[in-house]
Amino acid sequence: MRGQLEKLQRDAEEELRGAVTDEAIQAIRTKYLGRKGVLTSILRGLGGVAPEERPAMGQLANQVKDALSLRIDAVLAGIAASKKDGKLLQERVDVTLPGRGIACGKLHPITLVMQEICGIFASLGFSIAEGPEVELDYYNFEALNMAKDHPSRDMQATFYVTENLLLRTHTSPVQIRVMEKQKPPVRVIAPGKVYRPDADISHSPMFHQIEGLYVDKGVTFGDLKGTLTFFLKHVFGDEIGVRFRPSFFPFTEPSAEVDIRCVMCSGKGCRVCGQSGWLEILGSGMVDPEVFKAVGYDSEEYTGFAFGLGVERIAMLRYGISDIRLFTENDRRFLEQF
Ligand code: 2NL
Repeated sequence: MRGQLEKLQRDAEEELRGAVTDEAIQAIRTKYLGRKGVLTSILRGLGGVAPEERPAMGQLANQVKDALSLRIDAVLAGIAASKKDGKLLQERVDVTLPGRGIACGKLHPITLVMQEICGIFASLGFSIAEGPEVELDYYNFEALNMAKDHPSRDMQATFYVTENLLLRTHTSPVQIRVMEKQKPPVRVIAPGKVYRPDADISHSPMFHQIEGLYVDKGVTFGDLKGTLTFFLKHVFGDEIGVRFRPSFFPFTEPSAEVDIRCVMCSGKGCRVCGQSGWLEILGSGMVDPEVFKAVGYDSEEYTGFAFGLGVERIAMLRYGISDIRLFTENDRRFLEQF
């Protein structure tokens, strides 16, 4: 029996050396140590062993069984450990690889131009005012001397929400609201989105406007000319030519449109300026007494000037952009250039 037990141990060891999977090893355990295994069948022969040798044989059988069982556990643990090592190796992160670059966003060209313009007027003591984009007819038209039947309303094609509610066509209503709340002196600019139902390469149904207003005792047309000339020289350079041309707006009297020398051809005449050598850049004028009446200002005591400009138009001239739709297409090849 001793020989049989020793052979069992040798055979099992030999088979273990060739086994590489958990299943193969468990099969070896079952084959040698299982209930119907080799060890069980050897021990069935214990009855034929001399009684005085039986305790020693039983002890030997237990030793063989424990040793083999430990061996099997050790081989299983070894396989588990090397599996884990392989997995860790496979999942290893190379911390020396360069990181993915973080794409840094930029400000939109319209935002850049708005910030620049607001900064120039802020340096002159103007504060920034904002108001609703969905506006009452009263603030958008009526208080600006454009009654319901006023012919100049035809010029201002408008998106209506209801009969008395509309998308503002300019930011003037913001300034009306400021004057209603605040007594002169008033120095404000009103930047923001405005809406008109046009669409082509130079008109967008939503665009940005900046209006300005300065009201106090003794404000003159000379202040208007000086302030707007200072502003235009800051945006387009000190050498830019500026001219004031008589015009008409219902909310100003007198009114002037302001032109700059064409930035494309320096005044020689080109497609951009329509051969005139000049570019229309903003509208302005002395606030009409009818507007002061609507907000409760005494036009005998106070005078003021106001102006309005289109931000897209200035951005297009500044950066040489020929189609206004580029501003809202969100093509990164366009946006990344600013
Ligand atoms: C243009 C013309 C202008 C104003 C806007 C204004 C505002 C108040 C009172 C009087 Cl509260 N006037 N704004 C004045 C003259 C012209 O804009 O062509 N904008 C692009």
